[in-house]
Amino acid sequence: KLDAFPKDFLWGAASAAYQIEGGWNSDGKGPSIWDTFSKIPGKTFEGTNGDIAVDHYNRYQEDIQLMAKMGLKAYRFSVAWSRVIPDGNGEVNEKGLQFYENLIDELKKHEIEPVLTLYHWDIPQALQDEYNGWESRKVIEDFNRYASVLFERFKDKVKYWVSFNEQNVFTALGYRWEAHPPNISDVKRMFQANHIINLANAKAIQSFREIVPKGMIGPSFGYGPMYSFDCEPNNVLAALNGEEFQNHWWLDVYVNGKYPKVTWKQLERLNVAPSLEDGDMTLLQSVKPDFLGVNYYHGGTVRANEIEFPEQKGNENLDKDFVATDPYLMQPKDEQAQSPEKRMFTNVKNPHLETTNWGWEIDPIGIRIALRRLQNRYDLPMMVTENGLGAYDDLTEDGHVEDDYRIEYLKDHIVEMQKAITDGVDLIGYCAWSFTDLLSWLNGYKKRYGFVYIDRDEKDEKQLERIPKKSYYWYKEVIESNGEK
Ligand code: BGP
Repeated sequence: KLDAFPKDFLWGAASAAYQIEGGWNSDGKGPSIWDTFSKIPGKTFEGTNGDIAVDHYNRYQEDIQLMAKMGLKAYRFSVAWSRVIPDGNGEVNEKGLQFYENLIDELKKHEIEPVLTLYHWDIPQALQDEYNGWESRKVIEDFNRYASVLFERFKDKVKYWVSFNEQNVFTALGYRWEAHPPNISDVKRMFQANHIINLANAKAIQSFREIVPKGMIGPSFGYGPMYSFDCEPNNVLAALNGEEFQNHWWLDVYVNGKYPKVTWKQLERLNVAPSLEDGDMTLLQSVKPDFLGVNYYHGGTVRANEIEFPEQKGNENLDKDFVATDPYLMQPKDEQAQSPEKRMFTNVKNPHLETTNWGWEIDPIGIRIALRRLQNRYDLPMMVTENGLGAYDDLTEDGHVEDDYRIEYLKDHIVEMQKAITDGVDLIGYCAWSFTDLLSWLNGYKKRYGFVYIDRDEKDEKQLERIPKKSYYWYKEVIESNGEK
């Protein structure tokens, strides 16, 4: 028999500012790098952007009503830095802060626990222009100030804080694959920016300890467990390399303040390891998160490079445009230092797993494997801060969405989470991605994840009617029964 979910388990849903808010220049908000990037022709799917998104900025009350009716226990959202400090390091914009205060108050009124993400990919454009954003050490203090403004304002209202969302993903897509802002393709710069983000994370956690002593803070890491293609020892070794290069490279720093040795050595050989300054490692070692946020969609399967395998079945079905936007499926563009992992492993398709319309593997057991590995290695409480299915949802003639495929996907993952808890994993919550449909960074509005459908009427782009899907009513029962449904 499986153990029950803990009685105060945080059944939640997640979102991010740029993907839902809209109001991109309302009430004094400054532009972020996403406001700029999404206007570059050809960079986003069909030129979609978040100018209006789902207009949550103006409709948060209606959205929270729906959350309350569903019985949601937690809601993860992010704050747009440039709403609070429009140019990144100047005046604080009270109206921007007030928006988040209203949102938090409204959540609390309905007994929904806010989970606040400080950074979900939208650094103010002004800081990018002034000093290249995350590439300059100046950002450490500016991020710390921004974070501290939020800590001070919300210290008595918000207990759970996420520092950085998927640092592994936004650095790779932004500094290596030119698929996100700042639209750069340079591995050395990617590792350097990543190091500076680690320092910014540590510095902000130091402030958090002083300002919010009773709160809990951690990263939301995009974790995919690495599998070996088979039991050939070279391939098993490749999977070990992959796990270190794709996962431990970040997590070891967050938790232990150390870069993993094997990957470090490999990067040094290729002259792409970050440059350290005096005091950097001391700063990284001075803090530790209170919990790990885990964003789980799928893992990765690898083999060693030297061995030739026949073409993996299934790849031919993938729509190339979509594949090109997925960090986990991308193949290195050029062979040299741009691909430091080249000698360590190569990604292959897992022949045992089905994929979504966008080529993402569907692997519920992977969430149990992920949680087990992370529990063993880092021994911290964990919260699943994202997990969900992107699909083309259609309205039926009478205006419903019968998303049984999403219910099945979520249910399978929840069952595996319960098994992980039974195994001994300390899991405190689950935030499905996402509450309403929202903007998929590179796949526009057609890739839908929500429990609530957003009717995007082409003729009236502000209409945006909210329609709960079948999965909304199903999740309501899951929450009511504390996961037994
Ligand atoms: C994660 C991001 C989310 C969300 C999700 C789905 O990496 O943290 O913001 O976008 O992936 O991704 P996509 O929209 O590409 O399908």
